Amino acid sequence: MKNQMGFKLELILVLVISFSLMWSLPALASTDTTQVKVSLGNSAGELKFFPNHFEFVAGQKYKLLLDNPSPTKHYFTSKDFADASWTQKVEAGKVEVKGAIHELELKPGAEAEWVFIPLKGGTYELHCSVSGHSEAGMIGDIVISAQ
Ligand SMILES: [Cu+2]
Repeated sequence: MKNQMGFKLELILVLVISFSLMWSLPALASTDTTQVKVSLGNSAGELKFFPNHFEFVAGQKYKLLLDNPSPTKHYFTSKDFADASWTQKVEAGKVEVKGAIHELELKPGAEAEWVFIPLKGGTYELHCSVSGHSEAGMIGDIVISAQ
């Protein structure tokens, strides 16, 4: 008799736990991906990032939409930021690249998407690796703040 009671109690506990899990699921599903756009240069050929300052919150998911509207190729290089983040994927055209990345090169007219979760707080430098571009002002910074 005692054993049966214990079993019933266990069953109730399991039900309560599964119900509370079900309640927390919509909360998990609503953690949206924040989209952020960045242009590498512009059609006038200015050597800048638009914008050149980024603020991300650690633990949140972001999709960085990169494009290059300029007549020359550019890089989005921020090794330390990439090291401080978890990259889910980089998508460009029909190709999806998974795993760590440090640098993205965009040819004129190119577009790419970088999906990542910043993890480690700090301020990280961003630059374009094309010779002379960072000297001309193609630099920026990326701030990851704690949750
Ligand atoms: Cu450049």
